[in-house]
Formats: sequence, C-alpha cells, structure tokens
Amino acid sequence: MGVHDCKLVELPVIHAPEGNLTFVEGQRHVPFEIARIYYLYDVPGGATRGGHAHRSLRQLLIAISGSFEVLLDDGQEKKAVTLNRSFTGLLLTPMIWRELVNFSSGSVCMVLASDVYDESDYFREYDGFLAAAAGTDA
Ligand code: T46
Repeated sequence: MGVHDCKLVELPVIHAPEGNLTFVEGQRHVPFEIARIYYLYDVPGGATRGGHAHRSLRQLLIAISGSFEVLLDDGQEKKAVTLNRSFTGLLLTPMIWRELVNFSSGSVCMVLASDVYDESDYFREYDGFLAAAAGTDA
C-alpha cells in the first residue's frame, strides 16, 4: 500500500433544479463499512491538520465545502491532491503520512472512517512512522 493506492473516488450525484444530492454507501462507494464520521471546520487560514499516519485505519476524505490540499507520504513517495468537489472523495489507505493544508475560508472536510477513534492506531512521530514503513522498527 502506497500513495498510488490513495485514489480519488467519484460519488453519485442526483441533479435537480432545487439542488444536488450526493450519497455514500459503505462497501459500495468506499471499500469498507463506515464506523465513524467526523468533520473539520472553522479551520483558520494557514493552519495544518493531520501530521500523522494510521496503522490500519482507512478513510475517505471529502471537501464538503470549499477546498484544501492533502499531502501524502508513504515513506518512499509523496503525492499532493487537491480536494474541491463535494462529490469527489480521496481514499486513504493505512500507513500513509498525511497533512491537510491550504484550507479555503469556510471549507469543511468530512471524513468517513473504517473504525472508531483509537489513539493506539496513530503514528504521531514521523521518525517512528518511517521506521515502521521501512520495516526497521523494533
Ligand atoms: C486524519 C485527519 C484528516 C477524537 O476524540 N475523536 C476523533 O474521531 C478524532 C478524529 C479526533 N479526536 C480527538 C483526538 C485529539 O485530541 O480530537 C483531537 C484532535 O485530533 P487530531 O489532532 O488527530 O486531528 P487532525 O485534524 O489533525 O486529524 C484528524 C484525524 O485524527 C486523522 O485520522 O486523517 O483528521
């Protein structure tokens, strides 16, 4: 699993004159059952979110409103993805260091996650993540 497995997912859009509707179904539009939803909002200009990796958590990030950039790093390769559509998600596989930057004013990042919150699933130190990604950790 690497940054190239972190793919964009196009979600269905039901168009109507009164406005559009998008929906997400676990195991259909995302390759996992959705155990948790959380969202980032009121992010001040210049702030960075993330700055960690997950051992096993899988997630789908969606810019429900506005835009932001996701910087991905699997320990060997890096990739930057801009999210700015409420019908496009970014799938994050395990063992990906991520940083979210350049939030536009009023933007909202909604995250669908494969598991409930578990701090022990996080790598919050980059060196520890790199060692685990390289298989050189204890
Ligand atoms: C990720 C990016 C995109 C909870 O209590 N429950 C939760 O579900 C989450 C996500 C966080 N928290 C607590 C843990 C911290 O005390 O909220 C605080 C802030 O969490 P964190 O610093 O991890 O927030 P972000 O925005 O840097 O990262 C979050 C997710 O943790 C992470 O999985 O990929 O959003």
